[in-house]
Amino acid sequence: MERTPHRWNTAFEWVDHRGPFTTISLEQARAYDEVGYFVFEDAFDAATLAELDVGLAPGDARSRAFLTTLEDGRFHVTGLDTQIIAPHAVLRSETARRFCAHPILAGIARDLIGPDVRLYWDQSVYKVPRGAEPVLWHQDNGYAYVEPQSYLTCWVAITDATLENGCVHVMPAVHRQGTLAHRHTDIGEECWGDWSRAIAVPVRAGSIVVFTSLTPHATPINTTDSVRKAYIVQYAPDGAVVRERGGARTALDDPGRQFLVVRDGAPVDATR
Ligand SMILES: O=C(O)CCC(=O)C(=O)O
Repeated sequence: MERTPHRWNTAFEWVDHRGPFTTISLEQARAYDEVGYFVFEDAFDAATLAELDVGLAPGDARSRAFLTTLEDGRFHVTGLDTQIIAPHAVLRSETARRFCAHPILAGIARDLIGPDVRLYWDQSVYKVPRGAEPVLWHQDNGYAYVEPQSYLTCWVAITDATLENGCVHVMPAVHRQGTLAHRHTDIGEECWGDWSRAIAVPVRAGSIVVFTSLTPHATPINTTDSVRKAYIVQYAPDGAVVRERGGARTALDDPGRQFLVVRDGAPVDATR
């Protein structure tokens, strides 16, 4: 597949982050700008992860139950034999809601997005043991076209993410070109990616892989006997919109799941 811009990406320019930074280091900001990702190590302790795991379990069970009603157990990128994806835990779990507004996540969002930031999307992604398919190369902005194009993805490892169980791999420096064209496949959207140039990003449980919605990434199949668990939380500037197929723009401000986590540069208490 060729590397070509998305048809709506006509005049994208990456803007470097100049700080001041409250939570990330200058080196991390530079890596985000130049390479498209960095790792924020050991952000969450075991107790926080255990509580999160409990909070995410009902959504995972619901998604799994839905997939069992389908003939082949698959629904696009999610499948009983690939990865169970459960969106919007924040709608049902106070733990997930609090987690998404955690001071570390809010701080990273403030440093990389700006003074007013909303949660855009949250989903658990549990890669099943001995999975059948990888997650293909894609940019998060290739699934739904958000404007501004660059928002923030925090990929939180609930279990260790290793080369064997399907850790994140990224394509360096491509984010600076904006959104690429993606093709629709049975197992997810796909953009250009080149495994020979990929950077593998194994991380310990509790660490965060921080990247932009424009960083092409993929995860290989889980070849182990254990589930690989991640919670993916994404943040966009207040006022961001998603472009629908016909071109209409819809605000990303659903009060139930797209609440403010940073207002006027300060973290917001997201407790209901
Ligand atoms: O966690 C994974 O295996 C991949 C998830 C992913 O790439 C995504 O949600 O955009």
